[in-house]
Amino acid sequence: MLVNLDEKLEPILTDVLRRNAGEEEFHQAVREVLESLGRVIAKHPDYADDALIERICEPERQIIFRIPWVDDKGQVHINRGFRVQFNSALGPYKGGIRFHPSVNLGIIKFLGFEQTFKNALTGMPIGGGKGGSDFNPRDRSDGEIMRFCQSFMTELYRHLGEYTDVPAGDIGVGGREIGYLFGQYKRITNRYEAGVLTGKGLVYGGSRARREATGYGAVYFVERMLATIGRDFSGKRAVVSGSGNVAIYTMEKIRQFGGTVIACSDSNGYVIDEAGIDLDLVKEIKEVRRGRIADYAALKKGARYIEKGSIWEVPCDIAMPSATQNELTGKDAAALIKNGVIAVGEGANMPSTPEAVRAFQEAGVLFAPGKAANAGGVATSALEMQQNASRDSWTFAETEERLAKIMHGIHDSCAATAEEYGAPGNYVLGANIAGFVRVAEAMRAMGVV
Ligand code: NDP
Ligand code: 2IT
Repeated sequence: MLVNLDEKLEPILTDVLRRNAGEEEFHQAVREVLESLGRVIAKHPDYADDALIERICEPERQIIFRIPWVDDKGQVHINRGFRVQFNSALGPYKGGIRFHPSVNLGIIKFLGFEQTFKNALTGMPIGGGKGGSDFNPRDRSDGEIMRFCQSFMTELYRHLGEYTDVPAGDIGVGGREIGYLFGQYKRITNRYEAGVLTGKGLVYGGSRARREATGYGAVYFVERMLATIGRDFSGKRAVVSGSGNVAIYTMEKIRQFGGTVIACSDSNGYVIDEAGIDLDLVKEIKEVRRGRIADYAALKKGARYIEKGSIWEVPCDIAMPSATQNELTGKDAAALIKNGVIAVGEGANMPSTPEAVRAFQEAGVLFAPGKAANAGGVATSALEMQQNASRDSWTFAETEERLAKIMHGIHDSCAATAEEYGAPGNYVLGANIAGFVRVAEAMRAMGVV
């Protein structure tokens, strides 16, 4: 469907669809950005010169590799590894690594494409990239995870470097995996190159507040967005999907801001706790035991576990999808709107389908797209790189203060850009245009490369 597309942009999208057949998530991400760019081309036609937009839609480099590893029973497995180095106009490629059975090239490309604009929005010197594997870490032992990470890095190390490409975590990759990846990189290269990975442990070069940064940052963004209509989190009911890194620290910050989170989930189902989700219990189940969210209802009096159905049916004022792409459909959006939702902030990458986004916008619901709202994670990764480069280590308070300032800055620049381009309150348009302009300016300055 080629709706809302400028006539100069339509052939670009057609070409992207043709050359990247079957990569649905990538198509979806590109289409959304191109839909926003019509207004830019109308104002500044020169941005369409020299195939600039075509170049932005084509990754600079795509690496696909074999990952052989041995399980605890001695059986050999093969997984597929990816690293898509999307755009280095603003700095070294930067973006997470995802371990999940659903990973394929199209998913990594959509994530790398979005990352390029997200990283531009932070205003920091980082380009865009993403990587991962179709490896399923569920129920794997520590030893299996370690050997898998070592095998992954044994191939990937040659493409990385603090000035080249700097991975971090994403779904299925947290502090434990970053430790194993860093250990193997150090061993192979014989270099203690702290700035080659972010999300590291505090004792070996990590940054305080990186673990909390994506969730905290998303809530800072939504708080700022609510303020534009004279509202805040205080006394509000919130629903947060997922129960991983982003979801946990989203819930923590909502509580600090006076809101009550009444539901969260994992890929099997969701829990409702009208008394407010007990975060210590979620952390114990998810971070320590690596268990399932169903365990929450078994351990907490008054909580209910629901295996079938959608978490978005739970009535709330604020919804923060923080699990995965396309987890919130048009039908879910209709349910949220019917129940009076006032704001939606995406902690995950592209969690709302295009139909859902359109429904929120038409209903006048404040909507914060992931590439703006969840940029606090990668921004704090850039702060980690900064600390590594200066061999420094900041306090939690100082790092969080910088994060809050960055998120407010991203919010304000998306809002101002939306206004400048005649669509006040449209954060999707604001984020896409503000991110694009920064990348495009840098690319233009560097000529055809
Ligand atoms: P985690 O692996 O820590 O947690 C992921 C959570 O989402 C788990 O609860 C998981 O449930 C759930 N989930 C994953 N896949 C699905 C699925 N197909 N259907 C339903 N639920 C699912 O990952 P993160 O919290 O780090 O990442 C969550 C989202 O945030 C992703 O979209 C990621 O790209 C994005 N993001 C992450 C950043 C970071 O710094 N970590 C930064 C910016 C964005 P289960 O355990 O059952 O699989
Ligand atoms: O999607 C994302 O922004 C991340 N997974 C974090 C990337 C990073 O480099 O910190």
